[in-house]
Parts: sequence; structure tokens; C-alpha cells
Amino acid sequence: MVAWRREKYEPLGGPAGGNGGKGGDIYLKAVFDKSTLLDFRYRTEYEAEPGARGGPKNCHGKGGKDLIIEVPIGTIAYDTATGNVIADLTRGDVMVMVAQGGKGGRGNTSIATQQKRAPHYCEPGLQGVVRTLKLELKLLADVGIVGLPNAGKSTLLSVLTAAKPKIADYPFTTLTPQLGVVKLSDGAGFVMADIPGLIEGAAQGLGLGHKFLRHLERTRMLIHLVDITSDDLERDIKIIDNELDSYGTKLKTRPQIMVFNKTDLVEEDATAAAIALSKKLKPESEVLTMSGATKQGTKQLIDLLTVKLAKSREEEPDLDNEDEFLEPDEDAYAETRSTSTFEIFRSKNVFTVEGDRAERLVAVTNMRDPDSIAHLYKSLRSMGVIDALVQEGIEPGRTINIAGVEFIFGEEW
Ligand SMILES: Nc1nc2c(ncn2[C@@H]2O[C@H](COP(=O)(O)OP(=O)(O)OP(=O)(O)O)[C@@H](O)[C@H]2O)c(=O)[nH]1
Ligand SMILES: [Mg+2]
Repeated sequence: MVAWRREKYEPLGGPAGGNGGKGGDIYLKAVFDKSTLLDFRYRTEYEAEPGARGGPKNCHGKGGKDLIIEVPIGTIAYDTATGNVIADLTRGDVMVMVAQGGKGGRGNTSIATQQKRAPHYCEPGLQGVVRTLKLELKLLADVGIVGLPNAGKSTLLSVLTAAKPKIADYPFTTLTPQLGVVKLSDGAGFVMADIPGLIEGAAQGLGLGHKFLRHLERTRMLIHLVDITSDDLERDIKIIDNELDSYGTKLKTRPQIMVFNKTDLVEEDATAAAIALSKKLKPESEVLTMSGATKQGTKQLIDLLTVKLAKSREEEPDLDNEDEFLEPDEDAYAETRSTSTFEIFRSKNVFTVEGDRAERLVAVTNMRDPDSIAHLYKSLRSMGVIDALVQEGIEPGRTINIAGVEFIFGEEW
């Protein structure tokens, strides 16, 4: 703002134009109660509040409010322009700034110096960062549950944690991954992920396909859940193992705990047979039986997971920081501001300059004040506009158009 002090006995009061407020910043925040990126399917543009204008009487404009966008833990944000990782939000309640608001402009009070006590001009604020992000979710859970549809995966999650996933007697009840926290008596806990059921051919896109398997990439171990009432347990187990294999190396070697569910529906000898089968097919995996309906065996499962997780954390404390966890790019915030970029369009004798900052400079220039105009020329020169015009072949006497205002190019530029 360009303004002047007006006092009764002081007709020529000094400058009194306040500064503009800074634009709000935009953050991504990892929160626990979100497990999908679905929100972003419906809304794709976000804007923080702009800073308020400066006012007279040295009133500074208020800063714009920051915008905090909540995402599930495990969200990775890439800058689409560079492909670089901007944030890998692996911990709850962590916030990362993804777009900084523009600096507020300076009113004529701020600009005044000993030499120039009464500037008739002010400086426009800077544009905030505008950027396009790609968000990818790789859920962060210590334990993932895999199995055929209807095996009872969601039931297990609902029994061990406070999560309330949809449970029903038909395949593909679960359509998006679900998370829950298994709380232990000593106050500690671990995170469990229930993903949609896998079927034979998921790798080729059958059923809900393979895409949910990426959520298991960052787990430490898997519960391979099998419905014990199946008429062919061996086939069921192999289907899941084949699908994990064809997903690639990442899941193939992940430790598995074989868990046969729904023991309430079978006789004891069927349970014993299932355990024997698992030991034969997969000697490297531990095996348990349980019932999500009666909760029989669930305590043993929690105990086993607790022990194995503790061991895994001890042996591989850095699993969370290794290659699968992406380091944010150091230059994440560098030079994404398009403040001083501009373009020149030439039509015969008129050179039109288009660019946010150049146009704003013109907008705040008082065209009746030679000082203001001199300041404008100086600013345009330091932005490189003049050099660019000369390179485009401008000569004295030609017209320059910026934001609809015409200037004649001459010596003073
Ligand atoms: N009798 C009995 N039924 C169970 C048990 N566990 C789950 N069920 C039932 O099996 C059906 C499927 O359970 P869900 O937990 O929805 O199975 P899911 O593996 O999550 O299935 P999708 O999400 O479709 O892949 C539901 O009708 C459950 O009530 C169990 O231990 N005993
Ligand atoms: Mg389910």
C-alpha cells in the first residue's frame, strides 16, 4: 500500500503504507485415521489463504492461514515436474510443507530510506509456490494379512484391534486396505493391515488385481490366513503363495505366519491335519489355528507376533529406513516459484511482456510519479526483462505493453 500520514498540523506527513501479509503455506500431514487417498479423487486442487493487503496508517495485512491437508500414514508425495520425492510421510502427525506461500509485498513505509524518504511506490508480494503433486500410498503396517476372499481377514482385524472393517459372507467385502492397532498390555502396540482378498490370477488383474500388494511392501511380516473349512487347503495356500511370488522379490521372502481360521466349524482332527500340511508345505513358517468367531487362538497369535516383531526390530532396526523408504529430495523447495519468469510476445511494433511479477510491478506503480516509474524500470531491469527485450530486437521508439499499460522504449530504460 502507498499511503501518507495525515495529521492536522502536518500536511506533508511521511509514508504510511503497510506491508501485505504473507500467503499461507500448504502442508501434508500424516494422520492415523485415514487409510486411503480417496479424498483426492474428488478434489484435486488446494489453495491456502492469500495474505491480506497492506493498509493505510501502517496497517500490515494479515498473513493467510496455512492449509493442512491430511493424508494417510505411508503417503509418498512426488513433484510431477521433476519426479522427485518431496515427502515420505512415514510417521503419524508429521507435517511437511509442500508449497510455500508467497512473501507479502512492502508498503511505502518499509521502502523509505534516508535518501528516499517519501517513495510514491510500493512493491508487490511474491507469488506462492504452485505445484502439482503425485501422491502414492504405501501403507505402513508392521503386519499384513493376506488370504483368499472370505478367509476372515477383516474379522481378524476387528477382533485384534479397534478397527471396524466391513465383514460379510461374500467375497470382496473389503475394497480398500484397512488399518488397526493391536494394543499390548504394556502400552506398546503394532499396526496391522487388512487388504482386499487375493484370487488366482490377481497378478493378471483378476478380482481386484495386485495393486493392493504394494501396501504390504513395508510390513515386517505377513499373516497368511486360510479358511480351514476349504475342501482343498493345499490349493488355497499355493494360490496365495504364487500371487505373492509373481508380485516380485519384495514379498516373496517376507516371513509368513500360517494361520488357519474358522476352527469353530471343524473337528479337531481337521485342525491337526491342517497343521501337518502347513509343516510339510512350508516348514519355514510358523503355524497357528484360530477362530475369529470364538476368539480361540487369537491370544497365541498376538503373543507370537509380538515376539517375532521384537526380534525383527532387533535384527533389522533400519528396515524402516532402507531403500524402500524414500529420502526426500533436498531441493524439494528450490526454485518452484514462478515469480520472475515472463514471456515476450512480439507483434510488429509492440512488445508484450507477460509474467506475474512484471505485471504486478506495473499494477502498483504510480504512473504520475517519476520516482515510481524509475523504480519500475530498475525492477524490470534486475528481473532481466530489458535484456530480453533487447535480445528480441527492440529499438528506441518501439512500444512495450505490460498489463495493458504502454511504454515507449527509450534511453531511460
Ligand atoms: N464361523 C466362523 N466364521 C467366520 C470366522 N471368521 C470369519 N468368519 C465369517 O466369514 C465371512 C467372511 O469374513 P470376512 O472377515 O469378511 O472375510 P475377508 O477375508 O475379510 O473377506 P474379503 O474382504 O471379502 O476378502 C463372514 O461372514 C465372517 O463372519 C470364524 O472364525 N468362524
Ligand atoms: Mg475383508
